[in-house]
Amino acid sequence: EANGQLTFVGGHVKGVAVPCAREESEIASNIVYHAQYTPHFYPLRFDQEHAFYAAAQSVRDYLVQRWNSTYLQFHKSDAKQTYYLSMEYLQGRALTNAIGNLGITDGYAQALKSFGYLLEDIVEQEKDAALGNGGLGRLASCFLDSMATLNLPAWGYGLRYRYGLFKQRITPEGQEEVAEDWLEKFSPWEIVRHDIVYPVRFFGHVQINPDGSRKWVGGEVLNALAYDVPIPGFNTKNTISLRLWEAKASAEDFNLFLFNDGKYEDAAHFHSKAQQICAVLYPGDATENGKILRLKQQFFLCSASLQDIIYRFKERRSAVNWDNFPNKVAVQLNDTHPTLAIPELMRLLMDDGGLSWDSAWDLTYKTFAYTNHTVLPEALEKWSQDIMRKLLPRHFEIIEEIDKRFKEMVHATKKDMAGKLPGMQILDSSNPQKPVVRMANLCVVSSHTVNGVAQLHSDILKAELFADYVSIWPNKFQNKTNGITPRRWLLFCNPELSQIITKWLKTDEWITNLDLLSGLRTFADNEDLQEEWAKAKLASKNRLVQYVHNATGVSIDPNSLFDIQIKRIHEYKRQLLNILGAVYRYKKLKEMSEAERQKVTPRTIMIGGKAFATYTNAKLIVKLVNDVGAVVNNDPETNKYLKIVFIPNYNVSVAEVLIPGSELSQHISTAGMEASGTSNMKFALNGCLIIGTLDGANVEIREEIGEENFFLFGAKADEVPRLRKEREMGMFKPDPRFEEAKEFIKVGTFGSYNYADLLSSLEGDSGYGRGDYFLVGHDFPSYLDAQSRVDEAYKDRKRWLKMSILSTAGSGKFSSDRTIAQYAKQIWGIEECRVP
Ligand code: GPQ
Repeated sequence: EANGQLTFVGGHVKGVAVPCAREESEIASNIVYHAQYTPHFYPLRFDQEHAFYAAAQSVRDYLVQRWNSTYLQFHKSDAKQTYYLSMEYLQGRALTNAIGNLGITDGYAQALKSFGYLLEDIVEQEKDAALGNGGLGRLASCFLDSMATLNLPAWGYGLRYRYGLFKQRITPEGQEEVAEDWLEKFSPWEIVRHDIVYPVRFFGHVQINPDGSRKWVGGEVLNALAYDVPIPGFNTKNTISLRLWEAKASAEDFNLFLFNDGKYEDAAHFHSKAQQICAVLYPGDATENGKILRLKQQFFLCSASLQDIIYRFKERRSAVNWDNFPNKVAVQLNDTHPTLAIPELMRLLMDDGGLSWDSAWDLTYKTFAYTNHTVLPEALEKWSQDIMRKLLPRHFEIIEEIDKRFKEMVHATKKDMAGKLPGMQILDSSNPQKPVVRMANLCVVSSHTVNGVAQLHSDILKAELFADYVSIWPNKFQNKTNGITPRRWLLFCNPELSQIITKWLKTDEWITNLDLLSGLRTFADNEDLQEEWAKAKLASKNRLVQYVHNATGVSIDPNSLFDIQIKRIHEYKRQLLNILGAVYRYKKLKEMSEAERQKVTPRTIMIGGKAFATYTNAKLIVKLVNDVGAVVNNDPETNKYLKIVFIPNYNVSVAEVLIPGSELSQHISTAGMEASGTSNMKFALNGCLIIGTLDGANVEIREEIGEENFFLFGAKADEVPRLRKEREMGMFKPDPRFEEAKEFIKVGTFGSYNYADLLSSLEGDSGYGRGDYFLVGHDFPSYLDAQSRVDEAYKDRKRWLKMSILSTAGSGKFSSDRTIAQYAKQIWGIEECRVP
C-alpha cells in the first residue's frame, strides 16, 4: 500500500495468490516449482534428498501463510502472551509432523508417488534437529506443539546451535562423539528475519550517571539475529514460532586494516567470537573458558529474547504504560539455564526504561515463573561470582541487591526464618575461595510461581530442596506433571495402532482429547480388539527388527519379548542394573539344559542412549552393554533365548521407531532421583508395559493404568536415606545373585576389560564413587523378581494383550495438552487466541 504497509488477508498479502493445494496434482506441481525456482541443488538430478527439500519447501508455504495469520491475530487481539525460554529444544524431524498436523499426508504421499518415491523414504532424508540433550529439551518441543494446538498466544525462544547434540559412534573402546552438522546443507524450516536484530553486550563496566542512575557500557557487543521455525498446531490454523537466536558480528567489527596487513585471524576477531557463542550445545565446562562461554550463551538467549519481548510490548501500544507489562507478558524459565532473564529485565526496566527499583521489581516478580527439573545437587547451577561480575557487571550488582532486599524482607517480616537464611540466600560466599551465585535460589526469590514436573518431585521440592521458602511463600509452589504430544508420539509414529483406537472408540477426537482413551477399557478383554492390537504391535516390531539390523547388523527375533531402555546414560537412571540383570539371565541360561531353556520366555533387551563426553562411568556402561552384547548375541547355545543390543546414536527419530515396537520398557531410576521422566509416558501410550520404581511420573502412571498392570520393584523414595545410612554402617548384605552377576563380568566373560573401576562404584560401604550411592545392590533382588513376573505374564498372551490395552487406555492424563492447559490457567493467565 502507499503507506509502506502490506495488507494481509487471511495470512497472505492482498492480491497475491498462495498455493494452498490439497489435491495431489497441485501438491506435485508445488514440489516441482520449488525444485525449479528455489533450487539448492544441481538441476539435472532429482533424487530422494532433492525431493525431500522441495517437498519441505512446498510445505513451508502453507506454514508461512498460517504463520502470518497467527501473528496478525495475536497482534490485533493484544492478548497476554507466554514466552517459553529454554536453552534446549529437541525437535527431531518436522516433515511428517507438519503434513500430519495440516491434514495433507495423503496428498503428499500420492504426489511423491507420481515421482516414483515413497513418502516413508523421503521423510528419512531429514536430519533431526537436536538442539537439546534429553528430557528437558524434548519436553520444550512437546510443549510448543501443545501451545500451537491449543491456540495459545505463545512463543518459544532458544539458540540456533550450529552443532547440536553430538552423534554417537560405537567403537571397541565404547562411545565416540562426532559433531553433528544438522545445518550442513540447510534447514528448510527456518526463516531468517534480517530485520530482527538486537545488540547484546558482554564484559565492560557500570557507569554511574550524575542523577545516580546506572548504565552498562564498554566491553564487547555482538548482534543477535532471529531465525524463526514454524510450529503448526494440529487441526487448527494457528502456527506459532520457535525463535532461535544466532550471534553475529557486524561489518564494522571486521578490521580491514589488519586484514590488509596480512593479519587475517586478528581482523576477524569479533566474527570468531560471535561464532563461538552458537557453535555447540553445552560446551565443555571443565575450563574457565568453557564456563564463560556457557554463561555467555545463557545471557545471549536472555538478553535477545527480552529485548524482543519488550519491543513487541511497545509495538502494540501508542504510549507505554509499564504497569501493563505483566498483563501482557508471562515468561517461563525452563530450569535455571535462562535465569539471567531476571536481572536483565530489571536492568532494561531501570536503566533503559527509567523505572525505580520497586516498580521494576514488582513487574519482574509478576512476569517470571520457574520450572525445576531436578533435585540432584550436581545439576543445580551455581555460577562463580567472579565470572559473573566480570562478564555481567551490572547484572551482578542487581543480583546482589535482590539478595540484600530478600534478606531484609525475611528479617523484617519472617523473623523466625532468619536462621535459615544461609541456605536460602542467593549469594553463597561460605567458601571464600569459591563464592557462587545459586541460580535456583535466584529463581525462587524472583518468580511468582515455582513448579516441579511430577507430583512426587513437586512434593520433594516442597519438603526438602525448597522447604524453607515454603514457610515464607506457602502459595508459590505448584505441580505440573509433564506430558507428551499424542500427535508425534502415537498418531504419527504408530499409525497402525492409531487406526485401531479410532475404530474402536468410533472417533478420532482422542487426538486432541486424550482422556477419551479410557474408553478402550471396556474392550480390554475383547478378543477381536486383542487380535487387531497384536497385529499392529507385530507390524511395529517387524519395522524395529529391520531398523536394528540396518543400524547394528544384529538379527533379532520378532517373537521374543522386546524389552527397551532408552534415555541419557546416567548412574541414577541405572542402566547398570539393567545390564547386570541381563548378565545374570545369561549366566542362568548357560547353566540350564536345552530342555529347560525351551521353557524360558525369549527376550531381546535393547539399550540406547548417549553419555556426556566427560562422564567416565556413563561411558563405561555404554562399553559394557556393547561388550556383553557381542558375546551373548554370538553364543549359539543361548542366542535363541536372549539377545542384548546397544542401539547407537539414540535420538528423537530413533525413538519414533523403537517405542511403537516395544513390549516392556525399563524406568528403573533410584527412587526420588528422576524428576519425572517422559519416555515412560510415550511407552505406556503405545501399549508397552513398564517395569519400574516408584519414581517421578511412574507413580502417577501406575495410578492411572492400575497397579496390576505395572511391574513394580525397589526401594521407595522415603526409604532411600535410611538405606544409604545403613549401608554406611556396614549393615548391607548383598544378595548372592548380585555378587554372582558382578563376578561373571570380572572373570572376563565379556572380553579382556574387567570393569573393576565401574563395578567398584557398587562396592564398599561409602566413599566418593563407592558405596553404591544409587542402591543397585539393594534393589537387585526385587528387580529380578519383577523380571520373573514379566516372564510369566508374557507367557499368557491374552493377559499380556489386556495389560497392553489398559496401558494405552490409562495414558490420557499424560498428554502435554493437559499439562499446557494447566500452565496456561494456573501460572500464565493466558487464554485461547484462535485464527478464524
Ligand atoms: N532433565 Cl535439570 C533434563 O533432561 N536435563 C536437565 O538438565 C534437567 C532435567 C529432565 C529430568 O531428568 C527428567 O526427569 C524430566 O522428565 C525432564 O527433565 C523434563 O522435565
